Amino acid sequence: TTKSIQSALISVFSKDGLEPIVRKLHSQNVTLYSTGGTEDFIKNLGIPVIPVEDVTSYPSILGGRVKTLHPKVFGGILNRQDNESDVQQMKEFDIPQIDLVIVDLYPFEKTVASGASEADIIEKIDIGGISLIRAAAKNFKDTVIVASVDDYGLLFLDMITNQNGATTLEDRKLLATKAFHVSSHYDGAIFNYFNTDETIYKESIANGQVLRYGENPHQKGFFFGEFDKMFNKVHGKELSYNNLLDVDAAVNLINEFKNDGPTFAILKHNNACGLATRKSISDAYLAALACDPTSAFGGVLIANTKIDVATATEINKLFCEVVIAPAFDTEAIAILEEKKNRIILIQNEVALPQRQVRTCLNGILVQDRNNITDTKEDLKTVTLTAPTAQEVEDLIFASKVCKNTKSNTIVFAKNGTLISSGTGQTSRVDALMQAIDKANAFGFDLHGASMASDAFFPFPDCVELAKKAGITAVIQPGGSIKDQLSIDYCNENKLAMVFTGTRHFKH
Ligand code: 93A
Repeated sequence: TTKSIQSALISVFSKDGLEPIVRKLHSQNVTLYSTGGTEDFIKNLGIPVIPVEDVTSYPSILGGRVKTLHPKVFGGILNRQDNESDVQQMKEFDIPQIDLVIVDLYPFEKTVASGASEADIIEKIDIGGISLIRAAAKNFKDTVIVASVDDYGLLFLDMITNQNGATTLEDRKLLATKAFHVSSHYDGAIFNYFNTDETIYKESIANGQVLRYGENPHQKGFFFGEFDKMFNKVHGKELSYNNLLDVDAAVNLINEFKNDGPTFAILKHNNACGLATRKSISDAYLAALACDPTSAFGGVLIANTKIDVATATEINKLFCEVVIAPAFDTEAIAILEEKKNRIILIQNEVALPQRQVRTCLNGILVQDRNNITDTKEDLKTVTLTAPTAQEVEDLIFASKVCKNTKSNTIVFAKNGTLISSGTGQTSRVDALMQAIDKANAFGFDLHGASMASDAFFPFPDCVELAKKAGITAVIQPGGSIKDQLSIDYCNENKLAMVFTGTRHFKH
């Protein structure tokens, strides 16, 4: 699979960087074929070169639009050397073998950027060059493709210098990959130029699921995805843009509690405002509702286990937008269906995409999903006081909520119940104060409760305020240069604190 180069076709718009390569190829007795301007450039170096017209027996025609587009050129690039009939036809039609193709395409993007006329821009749509690139890349088993000046030094010079013109299959496939990157980018730029009024975008939007509207009634909204793969919709009105965001948040949150006992969550504006784990799902629901009955109004509800009649009867007393569970008792569905608009979804076991995408400025941001869920094994006690067994449970519980709540966030939990949280605040202290205020407003006793923070404490003020509110155990990633100040305060005041080493920002 290692091949030496005996012939090369060079057709480059920019001649920059070409000289050393041409000299090297010549010194290795490589036969050179070339197009007009490139041919002149090589000749001027005093190096012999065969005009491509001599191969095709055709002149460059139509003002240069057709130069290399010919069976003798493409046959030389695309033939399979281990294919008997290919070899036979090469002889029959007197096609010269081309082992290496070097192309630098017409500068389409630069021409667009220069404000040139449409006619000039159209002339800079490279047809022959892009075909040479695609042909050579397709036949990477036998042909080497260098489709960018960027690869001259890095890859190609290296290869001919170190390996005496011999390339490995691996090298050739890598170059082919780079070549298809060049060609796809090039065609993308042409598409963008033509698609000025985003005609095609509008067409593809029309293929998405048209929502009543976007985040607000004056915004159009669409969903691209396979909702029906994730859920069986049993009942209710059409899901809105905001419903979908809440359902997404709900699914992410409840997935953290897959392996726990019966757990029920209530979400509003993508954050949990109620969550509890109990022996039965109806108890879990009542405990989740008690967390913040005000926020629960109009919320999205999700259970990690089947919703029974007792639970449905309780849920039915609440105005809520969506109820999600892996299963429902038939009678439970009948009860929940009493409200015409209430959306009832059966959640299927479907993995969510491992990449997350959102728009940013004039592009997109892509990231891996946050797949780390803190477990007992991840906890490192950093204080003299260690958390009790119940506190360890609550710390993990609180940390899972934290991970699924907008940053900055502070979460309080006790006995498998979310007590309160501060959500989406601009400072950690604000998040903490909000959590304390909410707990007080709903009459919760924070004594013996656990606290989770999505990121480290930059100062000891958070643990001070937490201690005064009654918190006895704290979970946080750690990693602040002032960690020791928080640890010292906890030690002086007999608080237990554990580090996880994992930050859980959610923006
Ligand atoms: O107009 S083209 O699309 N027709 C062709 O057959 C063709 N073959 C190579 N342009 C074509 N090329 C391009 O010419 C190459 O991609 C390169 O950018 C340029 C090199 O031309 P010259 O060697 O005459 O400077």
